[in-house]
Amino acid sequence: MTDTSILFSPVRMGGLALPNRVLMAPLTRNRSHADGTPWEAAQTYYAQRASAGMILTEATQISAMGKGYKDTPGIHDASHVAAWKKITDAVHAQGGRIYMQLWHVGRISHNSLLPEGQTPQAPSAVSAQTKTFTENGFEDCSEPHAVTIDEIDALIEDYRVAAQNAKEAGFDGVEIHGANGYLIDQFLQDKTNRRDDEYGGAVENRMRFLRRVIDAVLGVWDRDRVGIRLSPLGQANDISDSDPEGLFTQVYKLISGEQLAYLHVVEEFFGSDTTQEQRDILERLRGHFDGFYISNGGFDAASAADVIAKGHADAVAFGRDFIANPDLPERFRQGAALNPQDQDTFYGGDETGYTDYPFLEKIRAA
Ligand code: 8OZ
Repeated sequence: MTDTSILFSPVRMGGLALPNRVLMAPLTRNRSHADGTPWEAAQTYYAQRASAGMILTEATQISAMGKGYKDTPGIHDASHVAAWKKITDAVHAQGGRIYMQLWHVGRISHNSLLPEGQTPQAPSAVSAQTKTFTENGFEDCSEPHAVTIDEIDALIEDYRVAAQNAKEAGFDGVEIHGANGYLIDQFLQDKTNRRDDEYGGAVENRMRFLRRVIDAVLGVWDRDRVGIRLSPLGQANDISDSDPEGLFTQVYKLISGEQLAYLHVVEEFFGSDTTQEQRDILERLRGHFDGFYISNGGFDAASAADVIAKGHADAVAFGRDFIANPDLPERFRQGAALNPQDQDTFYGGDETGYTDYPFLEKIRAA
């Protein structure tokens, strides 16, 4: 068996001491109440996974206009804060650490999910050639409108308030969701950003929205409690750029200069293997970032230990394995078998496939 002990060497990540390098990735589960309040079973679900080096919450919308799928949670209302506080308390009671992922979907949405049936917000009025999940099942994304400067200012304020709400809800920090073709990514990449004002055109301009989001969040949190997630190679949600390496070189340098708690990168996407050419790009980009780096996508214990040992990453975030194995770090430590995953219960449903995956016998007995 490969030596995976490096996964269990404690490490400092920004303002937090992590007991291990096996992190829980953000995982959309579509089980919140319709108003965005997380449901009660989320307390058990997250507390069961408290042995993660750190938990990242599922993506959580900063505003009602930031919602893009049925039954995702929010952090823009007092009822959301109160429900999340019970979740952070439950995780902390089990000795865990938990960051909230702050999300705005931008154009990846549908009018039926938005207040008064409004059209989705985006940098430019370019429809996403993809589907989202609404009350009526999978539907084409609605045509978005290009946000005005006043709307941009209001969005930045929404990020600040959401960051403040996350603090009041007892989180250990926040992760800015800049990945997977959602709003921040839509500003960065030129397929979706066609603006000709100070938020579009040159890379410096396309990074302006992200820079303002970071500034707003740093008005609430110390920089060692703020991370960011990016997906420089991602084409999910109909995103792309004419020069991804050039663009993300600048973005990595920006993040590096901000001295945030970490940079979290989606390096591989479910269902498609990362090519050698893409690995080379990820490695070159990595050279532009000086700080705590989290890899994500398609890892097992051995390959995670390997990327950490060779200095590419400081920690690895696991998604689907953490859905199916609440005690994933202990299973990796023992080299134990993993529970089979039930994909039919990943998105939406009840406690089945949520809080009922078994722990290792030994842990359950303890
Ligand atoms: C799966 C389904 C819906 C949303 C992401 C927040 O890709 C998501 C997401 C994933 O970042």
